[in-house]
Amino acid sequence: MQRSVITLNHLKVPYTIEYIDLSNKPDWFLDISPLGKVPVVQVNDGISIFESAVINEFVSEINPPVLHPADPVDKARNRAWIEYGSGLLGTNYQMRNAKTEEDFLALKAKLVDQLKKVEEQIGDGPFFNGEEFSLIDSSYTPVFMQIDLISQKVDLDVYAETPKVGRWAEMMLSLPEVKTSVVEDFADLFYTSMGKSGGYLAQFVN
Ligand SMILES: N[C@@H](CCC(=O)N[C@@H](CS)C(=O)NCC(=O)O)C(=O)O
Repeated sequence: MQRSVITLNHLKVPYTIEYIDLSNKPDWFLDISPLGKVPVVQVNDGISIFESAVINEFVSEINPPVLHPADPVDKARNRAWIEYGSGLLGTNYQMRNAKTEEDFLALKAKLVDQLKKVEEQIGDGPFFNGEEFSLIDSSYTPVFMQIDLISQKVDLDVYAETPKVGRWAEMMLSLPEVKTSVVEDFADLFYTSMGKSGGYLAQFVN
């Protein structure tokens, strides 16, 4: 969801947003979201577009220039690493909810390994592709924000071996389109959810 909001903010596209309680999905939402998942964007009186990467490409395509490298090889490479980024979000989610310290450390090690693969792909920055913001930048930022929030409570230090990713994350989190991509009390909500998880990290927020 946040990936798409960052993209919309960056493009300065006007939009309205409805946040959904995923534990109690309203009927109107189930009517428009084919898989019952967020994000979903409704366009042209009833056509629903889902999958954040697809929404981002669509929004970018109708607000050119498209936020992807123009070269087909670079574009394909970006798309592949965007897909890879979804895996990082998944690992981070599992790490956040890990029940034991052992599981937490194993998932943190997995996250670090995944970040190392990304490190090999980045150039001199500041963005993934250099000087220009691209869709891959909005794609990785939610995981950067979550890592940042966890790091404020726990000594996570996941970027020790991936300085380029660390710099990329810090720069992305400083952008206005990123700062305004979440609700004002996002940090509180995030920590409440961590606390309720009953996992290893809950002790650091309760
Ligand atoms: N790959 C999808 C993932 C969508 C997804 O799993 N959304 C979650 C929230 S992050 C959701 O709506 N879960 C509710 C459910 O599965 O019932 C995307 O990037 O849009």
